Amino acid sequence: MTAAATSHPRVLVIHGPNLNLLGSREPHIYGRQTLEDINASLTALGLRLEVSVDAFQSNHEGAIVDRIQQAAGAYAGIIINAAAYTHTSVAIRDALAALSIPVIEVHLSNIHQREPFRHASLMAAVVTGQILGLGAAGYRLALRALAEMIPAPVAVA
Ligand code: CA2
Repeated sequence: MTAAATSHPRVLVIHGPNLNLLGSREPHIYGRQTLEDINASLTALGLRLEVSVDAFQSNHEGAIVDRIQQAAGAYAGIIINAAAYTHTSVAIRDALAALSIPVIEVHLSNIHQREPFRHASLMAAVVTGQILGLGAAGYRLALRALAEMIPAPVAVA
């Protein structure tokens, strides 16, 4: 008898512009963890949740749209912090709206406590849920939420 093989569902984490600078400046707003710290903690949590995590950061709107389009069929869920594009990008919103997998929008800061131009998220109406203002822990909570939503993989003999 052969052992049944299963592969873990995959989650894509998308980080928008300037998030590569995390840990270097504005720690009072964004915390002290670097993007590498956050990604490593998500990978470690993914092992426990039996979800494999890929992370992608770009400062370019079109590159983020391309990555979202490529995610269809390859990923079971997405976590996205579109950073400044949250407030401006119809293109990223439209790319997310075309997906049929759960998407969690994360922000390190509580955007509603900040400048008025940050209060509106163009993503809000097309994502499954939002987590705001909880710092890096927000990403881990988003991964836990996705792991609960994603159906268990079917074993293949
Ligand atoms: O709170 C969040 O996670 C934001 O998405 C962060 C964005 C901001 O434009 C959004 O309004 C809210 C900014 C990310 C830039 O991060 C930096 C980190 C360190 C130094 C400079 C920028």
